[in-house]
Amino acid sequence: LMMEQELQQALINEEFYLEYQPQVNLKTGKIECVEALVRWRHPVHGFMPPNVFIPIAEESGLIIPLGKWILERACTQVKEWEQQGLPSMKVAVNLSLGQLFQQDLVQMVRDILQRTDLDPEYLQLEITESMTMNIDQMTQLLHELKTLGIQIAVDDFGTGYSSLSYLKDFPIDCLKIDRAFVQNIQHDTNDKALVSMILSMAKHLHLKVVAEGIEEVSQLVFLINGDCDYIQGYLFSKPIAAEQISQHFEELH
Ligand code: G
Ligand code: G
Ligand code: MN
Ligand code: NA
Repeated sequence: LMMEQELQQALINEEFYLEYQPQVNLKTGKIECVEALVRWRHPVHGFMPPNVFIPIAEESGLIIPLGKWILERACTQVKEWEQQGLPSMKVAVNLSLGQLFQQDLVQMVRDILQRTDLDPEYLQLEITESMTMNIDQMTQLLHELKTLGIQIAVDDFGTGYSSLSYLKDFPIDCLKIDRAFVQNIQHDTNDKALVSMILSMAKHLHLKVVAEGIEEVSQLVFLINGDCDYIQGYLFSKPIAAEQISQHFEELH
């Protein structure tokens, strides 16, 4: 309950901010997308990790106003980068289960795109397999979101105990292979087999693939050989402040 009140106060006091982790296109070496990740700096207790406060925001319902703030901040930021003359980039924003049940989710996304004047193709929403929702309901919701012109990614792919059949029904653009499959890929033959299978399946389904949590060159080599589209991980960059993203591009000029 304490934390719940603190979270409410944090929204009012603007204690949240976003960091952005680049996704690198393995064919071009360019950053085409960044994932927005929320951060909370408490005025007294300091940095609070999202895997602590996001579950509390979900349980308390605060994820609705927080999720809205995150989405609007991310879209505003991408628009700002565009106006600074940076190469066009997508932003990927994580959705929580509670937001999928939010009655006005589609309207909220539409409003935010309008307010920020962001081209919808530059917004990607991430859902996870473990978001248990009636499959017909989920299919309809995702189709409604797709009519806005945005992209949909499945995050933590392969960890959710869900059947693969949803891949036929959901209008998705991208799979994000969970870090769990990638972290031992150098020496684990089972992980190699699973990642190869996911890459091959995604190609046949015309889905893009992002491999997450790449920390070592040997992992990168395996993914390049497997024709993976994008990587996201500490090897290239940790999640960083918006200004650091701008600086990175200025250094390239
Ligand atoms: O960035 P980090 O690895 O510390 O995040 C830990 C977890 O917190 C992530 O795996 C993700 O599930 C969650 N998380 C981080 N940022 C967001 C966000 O903006 N929205 C939601 N819903 N979850 C987030
Ligand atoms: O659940 P989700 O995939 O949205 O969360 C991504 C989280 O994974 C980010 O919060 C980020 O901090 C973390 N992350 C990103 N790259 C790496 C990595 O290379 N190694 C580790 N250990 N964590 C990573
Ligand atoms: Mn994610
Ligand atoms: Na993930």
